[in-house]
Amino acid sequence: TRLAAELNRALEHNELEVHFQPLIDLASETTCGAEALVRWRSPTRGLVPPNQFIPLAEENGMIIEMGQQILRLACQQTSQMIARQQWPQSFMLHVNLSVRQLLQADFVEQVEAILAESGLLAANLTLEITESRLISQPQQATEALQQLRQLGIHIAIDDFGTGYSSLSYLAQLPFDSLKIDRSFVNQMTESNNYTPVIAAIITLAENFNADIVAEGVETREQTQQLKALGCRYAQGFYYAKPQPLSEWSTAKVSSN
Ligand code: G
Ligand code: G
Ligand code: MN
Ligand code: NA
Repeated sequence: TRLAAELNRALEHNELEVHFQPLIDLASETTCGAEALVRWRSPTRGLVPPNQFIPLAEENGMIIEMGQQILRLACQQTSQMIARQQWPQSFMLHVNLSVRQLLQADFVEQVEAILAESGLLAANLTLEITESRLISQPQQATEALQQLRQLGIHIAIDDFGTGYSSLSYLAQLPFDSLKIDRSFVNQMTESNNYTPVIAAIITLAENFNADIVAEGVETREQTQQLKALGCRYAQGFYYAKPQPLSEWSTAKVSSN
């Protein structure tokens, strides 16, 4: 298709860029990390959001090269921000991963090489994976995730609570944090029905010794409810939208 051909060009001409959405520590209301979110700077289409090209890239396999470029860019830029002391040594970079990337035989070596060339430490990197997509090849995925954790990389389960989450599968999955899907957070204040669901996910994370991140936080009320429920980290438009590093600001929060 035409879109596929343009995407191929985009990969050859480095048209992908990474925006960063701050990750907030709710206790101190400071930025402690960021999630890298890809955008395509197309000469003909303008700035294209990921939902317009990630599904096609997943389908035709282009996501493998694309994911590698995104990981490299995000690690390089984060490493530079830490070196310039604009971000703290403890800054946590989150990068989304496709299961197709994870299932490549040499994926762990690819990540090691990107860390080595960018100078970013494994301890500064969290890879996010959507649980429902792992279920096709659980054994292979679990082994790859274990190897990544042995390097010191953290694993986050993204969009938790949606799709085909299976609690029995979760018990076998190596992970360091759960990200509560924004659909739960959205509805928390509208119908109180969702508050017990969020409370249960937080307790679940605690029992797995995992961190918890609430996504899609848009109001002050939500931040306060989440804090009261014991949620440690949050991300959302209330604090900041994803932004290019050139516009990185700490509007509602002080960095450190
Ligand atoms: O930034 P935005 O809200 O438009 O992102 C939409 C979706 O695209 C999200 O579900 C996100 O997980 C996915 N996405 C964004 N960046 C990446 C990326 O670098 N790799 C993969 N695999 N998915 C991404
Ligand atoms: O699936 P994933 O969690 O990777 O997707 C992150 C996406 O969520 C990004 O596309 C980002 O733009 C979007 N997002 C981040 N914060 C908010 C928010 O507060 N509200 C809404 N509606 N979307 C958000
Ligand atoms: Mn994510
Ligand atoms: Na998510």
